[in-house]
Amino acid sequence: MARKKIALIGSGMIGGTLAHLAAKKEMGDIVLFDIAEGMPQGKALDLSQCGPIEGFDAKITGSNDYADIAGADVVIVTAGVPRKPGMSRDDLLGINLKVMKAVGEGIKNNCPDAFVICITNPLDAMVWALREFSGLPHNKVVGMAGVLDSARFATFLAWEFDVSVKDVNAFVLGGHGDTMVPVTSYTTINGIPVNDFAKIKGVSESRIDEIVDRTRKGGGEIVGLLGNGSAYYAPATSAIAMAEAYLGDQKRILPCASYVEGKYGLDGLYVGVPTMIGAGGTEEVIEIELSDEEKSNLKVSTDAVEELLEACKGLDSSLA
Ligand code: A3D
Repeated sequence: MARKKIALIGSGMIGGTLAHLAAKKEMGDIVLFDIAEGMPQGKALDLSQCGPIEGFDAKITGSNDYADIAGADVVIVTAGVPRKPGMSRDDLLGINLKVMKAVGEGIKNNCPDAFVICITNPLDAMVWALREFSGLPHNKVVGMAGVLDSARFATFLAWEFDVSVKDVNAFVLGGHGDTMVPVTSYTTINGIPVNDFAKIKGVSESRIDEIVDRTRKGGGEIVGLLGNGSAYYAPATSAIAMAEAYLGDQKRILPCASYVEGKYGLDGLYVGVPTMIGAGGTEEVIEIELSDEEKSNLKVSTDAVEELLEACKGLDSSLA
């Protein structure tokens, strides 16, 4: 059986980390694509030389030519620019929208059967635009944000309670911005609802609120500390989990920016919702019961996403 082909569009900080993880896991052969000349080729060479040490056979190549992504099974898109300190994700809209247009056309012309995972920010708007530009079916184009945001929430809760991260099942819905919705009612410590666990451990409600707030601002905290660029290890790890769910037909239920038609009272936009990923791509959006407060928080978050879609349509008339 031929090996799978993974195309990484954007070979910067996340792209390079994705290539390393995908190679170590032998997910398939890897093409690092970027507009920067020499850079993806250099990273591919460097990463290939990890092979003898780590014992992987994955072929890693670098390219500036979309023809080299032909026939890719999975495409992970990080092309564009990341935030600098003081910038919001939305400040990236104008530049990254143009990038999505070029990337969408590259995918359409070379690997229209791929499962495409978008990471470029502002995530919910960029995955929508990438889908529009590529013309792929909605179930084959998805955004990565919820897996990362939920992992951030889980990390902070595990630290607070001094328990293993393996036992924390945290859940974040909505758009990938400061209005995202960490859903405490579906967050458990190995099945024990987080608010009950907090009572057992003597952790106050206001402390849980602080953790929710830190989760919402988790990306900005890292941007501020790095001083140049944004998080890349955990974003790459999150997208790899989604790619594995697709390639292995795992039917995992992961919070993803998926296309929502009807559920949650939403229609025609991408936003973070629990999603089953298997060989059919995003096979199902799962609609869960939310409290009134969670519903109104989700509304604030989706309104913010809708505003960004309007801004995209204003910037590129082909999207209107
Ligand atoms: P960076 O290291 O700058 O890599 C981006 C790469 O994209 C660079 O190598 C550029 O040369 C390349 N590029 C620019 N334009 C094009 C183009 N037209 N075609 C192909 N390649 C191009 O950034 P990064 O890897 O740190 O971050 C990439 C994106 O992910 C940014 O938009 C971040 O904001 C975003 N991001 C999202 C999350 C989410 O959770 C959604 C988390 C972290 C970062």
